[in-house]
Amino acid sequence: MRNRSTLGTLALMLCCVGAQAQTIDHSNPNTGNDDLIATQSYNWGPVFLGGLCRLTDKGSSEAVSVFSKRQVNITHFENSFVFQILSGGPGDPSDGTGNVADGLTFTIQCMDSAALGGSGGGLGYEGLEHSIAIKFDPTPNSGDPSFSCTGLYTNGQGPFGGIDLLPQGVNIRNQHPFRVDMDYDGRLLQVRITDLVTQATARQSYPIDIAKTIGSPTAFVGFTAATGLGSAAQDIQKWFFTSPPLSDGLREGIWRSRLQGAQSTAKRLGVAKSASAWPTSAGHAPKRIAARKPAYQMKIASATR
Ligand SMILES: [Ca+2]
Repeated sequence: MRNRSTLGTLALMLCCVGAQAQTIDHSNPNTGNDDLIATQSYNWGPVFLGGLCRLTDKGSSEAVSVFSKRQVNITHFENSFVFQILSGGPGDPSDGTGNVADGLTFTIQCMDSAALGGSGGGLGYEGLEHSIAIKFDPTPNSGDPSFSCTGLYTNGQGPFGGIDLLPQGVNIRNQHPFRVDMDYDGRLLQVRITDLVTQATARQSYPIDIAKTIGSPTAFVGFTAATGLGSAAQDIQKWFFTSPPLSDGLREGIWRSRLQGAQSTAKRLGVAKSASAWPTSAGHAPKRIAARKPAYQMKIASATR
């Protein structure tokens, strides 16, 4: 029976990569939050009710994540949200510029909708494998260029260093709301950060094959945040993410990689013949599995046209 359970799980996974455009819409304050999973290291429930998702609540040494319940196509996407980092009040203004710590990330990862990284300068992201993150960092840890910086990090890398936003007139430590717009075409991730009070704008471009980096063309998308000795209330006020339907080529690539995984599991359980008789789904079952390769070796570029 265990092999049937494994194959049933595979069928469910394939249902999650269907042919419709994939959208996460929290731009309306009346939107519910049933499509999200929140995970936190403290007794607080970050939700998107009333159009606001409070990630950290001014306590110290907090870590939190909010991810989509289902995986979405991350080979191409558009993504917009508004964030605001409010001072945690008197505390440990260790850098002399006030108590505004530690920052947040937008993260794409294919491990678990409840994944959560380290607190403090780790921004709730450090340690998350099979992932990429863009950080919004108001706390100058060792290696950070200033108290207002951003950057791209991969596979759980510590989010330190990066790009100084101050020369472009963007100070994310000033407690203003900031709008972030991201566009990704499969090769270049373009990010625009706008101070909604001063209208100062900073732009960054990151050449990256996200699917190859994380090992999957689909992933959970969402936010991480953290506090440390210093703290802040870190809010996502609105969020809208959309990506196109998966192409037939991508769906077949996912099918191949996951069928290989199911066959490998079935073989380990001594039921390989049952796995090889796996029925078709939506006409995308491969005719033959040529070789066992990890998902990240799929030819993403050619499959996406
Ligand atoms: Ca930092």
